[in-house]
Amino acid sequence: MHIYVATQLLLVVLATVSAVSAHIKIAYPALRGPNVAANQPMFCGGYNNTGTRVPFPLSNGFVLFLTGHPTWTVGIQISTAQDPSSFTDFHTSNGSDQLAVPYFSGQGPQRCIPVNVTALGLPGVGDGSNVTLQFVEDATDGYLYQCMDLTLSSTFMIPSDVQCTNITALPSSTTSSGSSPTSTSQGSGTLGSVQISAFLGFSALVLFLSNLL
Ligand SMILES: [Cu+2]
Repeated sequence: MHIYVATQLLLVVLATVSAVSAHIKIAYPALRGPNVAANQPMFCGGYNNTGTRVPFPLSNGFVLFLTGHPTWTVGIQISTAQDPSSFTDFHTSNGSDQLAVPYFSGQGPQRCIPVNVTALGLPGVGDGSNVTLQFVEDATDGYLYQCMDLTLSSTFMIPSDVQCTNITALPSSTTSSGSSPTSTSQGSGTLGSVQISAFLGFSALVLFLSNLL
């Protein structure tokens, strides 16, 4: 009986761990504060006030994200408020999300998303401006958020050891909520070699990135 209970408990713990680790991780640029997986469903991942701003390219930036969700829909909001502390600070004057990257769907454990702030044409935003990005994932387990407090620079170069691979081609228009990502068929009970190698690749990538950060 004790063994049975312990096994059940272990299964619950394992399920909880895998559910948490299946969230998102922003590998670049730096986050507003340390990533707390349990707080990702909250505004800015649980951080209501601006953190230390980091330099970010005015035109040729990117956000590198990792996720354990096989398929996902993501987008990146942008705020020009000096201390963005609520979702409203990431809205346009008409109340919709102010987007640096329109929502789009994809799949896979890693994606590098180009961010060109200049191309957005935001009034008064240029070299030296402070902006905050709020990364949003519409995940199977709810909306998840992470924030990056930035100072734009026309001369800053992203360090070459931050690898921007698996670059997404940005959609020309916002993805409608009606189009769901195509789901790959899942075998029942067995892991295909593709899934295993994807998992191993993801683990190696996480190890690689955690050494970088
Ligand atoms: Cu998750």
